[in-house]
Amino acid sequence: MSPKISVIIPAYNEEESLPHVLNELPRDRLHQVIVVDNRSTDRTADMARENGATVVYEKRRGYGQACLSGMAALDDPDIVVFLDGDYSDFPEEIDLLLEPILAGEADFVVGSRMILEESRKALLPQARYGNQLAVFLIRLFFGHRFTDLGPFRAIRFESLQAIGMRDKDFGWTVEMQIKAVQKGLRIREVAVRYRMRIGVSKITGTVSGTLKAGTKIIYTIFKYLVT
Ligand SMILES: Nc1nc2c(ncn2[C@@H]2O[C@H](COP(=O)(O)OP(=O)(O)OP(=O)(O)O)[C@@H](O)[C@H]2O)c(=O)[nH]1
Ligand SMILES: [Mg+2]
Repeated sequence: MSPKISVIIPAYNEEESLPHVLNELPRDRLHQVIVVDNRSTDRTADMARENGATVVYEKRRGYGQACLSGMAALDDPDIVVFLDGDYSDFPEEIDLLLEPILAGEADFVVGSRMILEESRKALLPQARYGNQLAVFLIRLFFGHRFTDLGPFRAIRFESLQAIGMRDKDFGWTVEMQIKAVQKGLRIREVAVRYRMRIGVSKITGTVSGTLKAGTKIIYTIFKYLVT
């Protein structure tokens, strides 16, 4: 039997980009594609439904909350893939993330945007430097060398359950990486492509989003250092 792969896409006002994301995923091989909508004011939910995704509605805002609500809708998959809805990632590269898990060599695979020059350049400078600081601190405190906190990532469902994710907003990606190290998961990074988003930024494209996300990421690293 082929492994069941479920995809979770948090999306807030991504009506323009979401159809591209959904149509470039290899849908015939996916068990579930879940879009988590936080009361978008545009046609995000319609776009998700019209393009064949399962829509989960979540009232509480937050990237992590959206991921948690998406997880609550999982139907016993073998592998879970997280992907943004803004078409910055290249959905067809999902196989790069899945391969090490399917080969039995990894439990958790992070798509890094810091390896290919073209991807690195597509990151906003604040995201690039913020991520570099975060991965430096993770290496210093937890002893694992990541190069990025990329949103496009795959994890065995059993491992995802074992790490017990809790963060409800911007600490989500860093929490998963730190807990993966602490739990001794077999971690891999693969180089993924990245491009400027379609539509309006919700996080690092705004000053307040960058400040909030940066502060929360650094806070999360210190929080897991002392717990
Ligand atoms: N459901 C939900 N999705 C969210 C929320 N905040 C952000 N997102 C989605 O999470 C993904 C990442 O947000 P982005 O706005 O792309 O943030 P970013 O990638 O840091 O910044 P950009 O450089 O603008 O792409 C996108 O698919 C957003 O629509 C939220 O509160 N709820
Ligand atoms: Mg984005």
